[in-house]
Amino acid sequence: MRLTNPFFKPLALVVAVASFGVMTTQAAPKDPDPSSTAYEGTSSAVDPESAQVVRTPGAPDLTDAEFQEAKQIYFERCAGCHGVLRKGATGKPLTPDITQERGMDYLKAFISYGSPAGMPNWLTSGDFTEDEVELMAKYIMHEPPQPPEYSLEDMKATWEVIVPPEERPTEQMNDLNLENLFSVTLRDAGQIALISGDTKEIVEVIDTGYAVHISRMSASGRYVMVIGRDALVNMIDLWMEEPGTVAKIKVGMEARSVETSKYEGYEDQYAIAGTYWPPQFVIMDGQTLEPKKIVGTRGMTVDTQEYHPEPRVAAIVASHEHPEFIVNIKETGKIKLVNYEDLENLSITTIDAARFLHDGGWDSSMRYFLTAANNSDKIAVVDSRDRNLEAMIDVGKIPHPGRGANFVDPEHGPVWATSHLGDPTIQLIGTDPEGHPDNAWQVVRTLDGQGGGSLFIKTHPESDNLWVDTALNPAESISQSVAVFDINDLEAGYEVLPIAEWADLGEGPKRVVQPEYNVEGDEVWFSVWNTQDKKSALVVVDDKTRELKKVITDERLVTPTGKFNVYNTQHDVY
Ligand code: DHE
Repeated sequence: MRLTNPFFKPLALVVAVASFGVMTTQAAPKDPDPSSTAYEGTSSAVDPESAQVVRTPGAPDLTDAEFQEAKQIYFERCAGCHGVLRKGATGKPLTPDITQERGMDYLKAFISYGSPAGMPNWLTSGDFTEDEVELMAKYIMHEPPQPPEYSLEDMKATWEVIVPPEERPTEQMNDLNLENLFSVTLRDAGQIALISGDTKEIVEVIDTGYAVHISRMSASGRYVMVIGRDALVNMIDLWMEEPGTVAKIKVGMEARSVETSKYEGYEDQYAIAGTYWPPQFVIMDGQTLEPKKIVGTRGMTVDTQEYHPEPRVAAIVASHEHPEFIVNIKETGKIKLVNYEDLENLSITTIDAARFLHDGGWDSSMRYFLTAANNSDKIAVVDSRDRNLEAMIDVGKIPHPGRGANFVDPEHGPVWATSHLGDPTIQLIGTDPEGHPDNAWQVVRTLDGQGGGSLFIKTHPESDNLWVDTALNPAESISQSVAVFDINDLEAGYEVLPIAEWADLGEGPKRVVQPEYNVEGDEVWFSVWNTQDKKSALVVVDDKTRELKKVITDERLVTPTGKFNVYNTQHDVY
């Protein structure tokens, strides 16, 4: 399958918030806030071939070949926003009851010119031909082709234990400083690189899933779990002489999240992976990845309480208060606290939050999970001890915290911060209901950053700096640099560091993405994310002096994005 990356197309062509309600057919769209529109459009990892075509009464007929072509385009270009089943995700629903009523002319105009709310102008941008616009207009008047489900048997057919637990080392067999190792996503290579934080050398490059997404550490810090967009989970043993994959499994067709059990007494016992398709999550054995329990996420939405057939699994974190995984269900807006004490009598607490749950992280006490409902412009706070919704906070436009940043605001006490895709602000939320009850779960401070298009924000308990990337901002000078605030003098504004310029890579979009600290908290690492055919790099900055410490380049560093320091990820330090 072709791997398309919308971030490297003109931003007007990509979409986060597609609208299907208001449009005048003549209007060429206003640019819908370019810094917020670049986020959802990556091509779906679901194989269009696997989805059964349904010819639908009332829709213009298509030949088999046309159906194939339209399916391919839909899965690559449209499914990220409108959902595989077109029931609506961050984009509006496109089911035949709606599309047939709108009619061909309306649909063609809508696809051609887009909408102010974020639908790309596929024709006028040159991305679609007139024929393709017509094809897609006809196609969406048919029932959405549904890809197959994915059962325990399907998972088991892909499951491989490459080194069984009894053949694994009983102690660390290499002399790596594991706490300061980084697992670095090499997105378009479908690999991760293990890089020493001490020497800055690549220790291993390991094959993983397609358009690999994140790494999470097991509670002991021994295993790295990596998930690809194709839902392949790799379990990497860091104790082996040469760290490598000891088990792997494909848990569905499209996925983004993986986590392991961290509650005392259950360390390294279970792993969990959530899928976008099919909409479900699976609990696996933490030593072998044997799939144990699959739970579907289809159900009613939190607000209108209507059935959603495709609620995707977004962020998952492991509770420190109970033997539970906390699972964000994106389209229904529900957060599931999945108790793994007794998998046969599974107990799940369902918390009503808000639609479009995406990413999030712990407050510094690790009792409260703060998570973005991104297209609802809210942060939901879960009390993992009492297992309920603690607060729902209105924030700026499309919050995107990653795991967020915890520090002590000199005036307001302990806070957790998020930046935003859709506006330039950084907002600080009070997280100390006992010490600072008046501030708890309030936005206590709003800072202006460089611009919208921020994906990740980071600090460290040992640091006085708050780092904010703006990787998706349409202005090169902004997407290629980062802002850094002094957390002891927040109102003094920010300093801009020209990270991509320091990397000196030559041509390409070179977006600077995701700050990540080393174990000591005295270095911060950035990816300079270029296209697959161009040079990328990691840039290491001295956190105290804010000066360049090291540029890591290597021909194996293809499209580096996320970086996960073993110790910080294992202990949820951020
Ligand atoms: Fe991510 C985390 C989903 C695009 C880099 N991303 C997450 C999480 C989810 C998610 C649900 C939280 C996982 C968790 O904590 O369990 N990401 C999605 C998408 O659906 C989306 C918008 C579009 C897509 O088609 O995939 C998307 N993500 C991207 C990118 O294009 C990024 C910038 C580059 C890349 O590697 O693909 C990207 N996402 C990341 C990173 C994290 C992440 C680096 C983890 C951040 C952290 O510090 O924990």
